[in-house]
Amino acid sequence: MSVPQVARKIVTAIPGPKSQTLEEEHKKYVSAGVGQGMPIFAQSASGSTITDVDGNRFIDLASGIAVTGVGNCAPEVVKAVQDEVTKLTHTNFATTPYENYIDVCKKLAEHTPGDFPKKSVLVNSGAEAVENAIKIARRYTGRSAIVVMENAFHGRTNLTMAMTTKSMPYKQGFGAFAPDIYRVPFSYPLRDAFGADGAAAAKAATDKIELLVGSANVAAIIAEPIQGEGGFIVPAEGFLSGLADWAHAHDVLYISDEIQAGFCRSGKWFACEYDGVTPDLITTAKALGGGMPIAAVTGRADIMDAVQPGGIGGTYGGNPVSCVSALAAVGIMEKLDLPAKAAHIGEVVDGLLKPLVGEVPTVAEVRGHGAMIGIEFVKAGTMEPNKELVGRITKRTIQEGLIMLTCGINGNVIRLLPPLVITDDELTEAIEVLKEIIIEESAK
Ligand code: PLZ
Repeated sequence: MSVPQVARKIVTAIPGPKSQTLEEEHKKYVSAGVGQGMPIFAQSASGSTITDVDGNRFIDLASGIAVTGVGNCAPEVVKAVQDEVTKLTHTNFATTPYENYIDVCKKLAEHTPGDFPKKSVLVNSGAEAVENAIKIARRYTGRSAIVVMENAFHGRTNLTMAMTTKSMPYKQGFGAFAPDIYRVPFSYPLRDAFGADGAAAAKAATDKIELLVGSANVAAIIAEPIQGEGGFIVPAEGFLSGLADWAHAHDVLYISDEIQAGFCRSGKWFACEYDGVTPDLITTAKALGGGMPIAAVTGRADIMDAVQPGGIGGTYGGNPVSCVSALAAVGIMEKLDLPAKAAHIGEVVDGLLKPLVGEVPTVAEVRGHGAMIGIEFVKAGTMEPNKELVGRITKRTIQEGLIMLTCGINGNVIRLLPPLVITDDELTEAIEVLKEIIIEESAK
């Protein structure tokens, strides 16, 4: 490896001895059904680096799956959490309300697209936000059919499993699944017949809805503005707006699932803004909490108010400690203009990685918006997905000090989700390491 270690510091073999010992305990006590990620165990993290139990320091290109956008253990977040736990740990908002919950809803109303009165409900996880958005859409429209996209990921609960495309590992053996979910093709410019013609891709999708479901039966269309788990797929311009326009012409609600792409990651506050879409409902989680668990459904006030009191909520939703964490995180996003920072990250990474397309025959595409970047790998000279190569690359990147994730319906995409506070030096070091490994492994 020719790239010197500056932000990274690898002092043992990976995994180190303490991680190896913990791995034995992990195998013994943690369900095998819980995904097995990196072979190392985290001890502490700060900004854009994570240090493991053996003292190895890694550059974080995952942000805990797009959560720590404001950085790991952001000082403002830590302070807010420390202060709040001495005041309130939990009351349950529907039992004894508190101000921070309302403040988070105000911030959601302020930053989500749409110049109209908005309201929110706070919950604990992305899947729970999606479930609630569907409940609200059904209650408001009095209809039951839900249209989802091919390659979508919406969560692991029963309803969201049904909405998710990929069987293995998310659905295998977990049926029966919730009914009245219909799947239509998502725009995938690299691979679909429509390429850059998003309007044509939207027309094909909405024609299919008319044919299979009938617009009068559809409560909502839900789409990720950039597909996350499905492969960091950026739809062609005109696709999302085509879906939303069709929805609005047929009294169907349009829901943007911004759980992975939202809150500055894409270079805008919300990724649906790239196609000029104003969703009726928007689901958020991950980056919103700055590292603490919180999620939300935000939408037009009249839609959000269609639900009978007590119809949505839960014991922990909008826990006060998570609320102050979210407020601190959103404060950092505003103060540091993190949408602009994410756009800058995208430019730096594109400058370093885009030349690989054409130079390295296994790199089919480098795509994304802002700091949500995917690299799709194929077998040289074909369009066949190359999961095996991605496996070899990620085996080496961890050895060289990068925390990095993959994705894609075929497992052949490397995804980059660095904390948005990453410095140019840290980012360049990480991407140079990745680039060298891609070139070497692709040549084998
Ligand atoms: N909607 C768009 O990306 C979560 C899941 C990883 P939860 N994505 C990461 C895994 O293996 O479970 C996600 C998402 C989109 C919904 C969800 C679900 O969010 O907070 O994991 O429930």
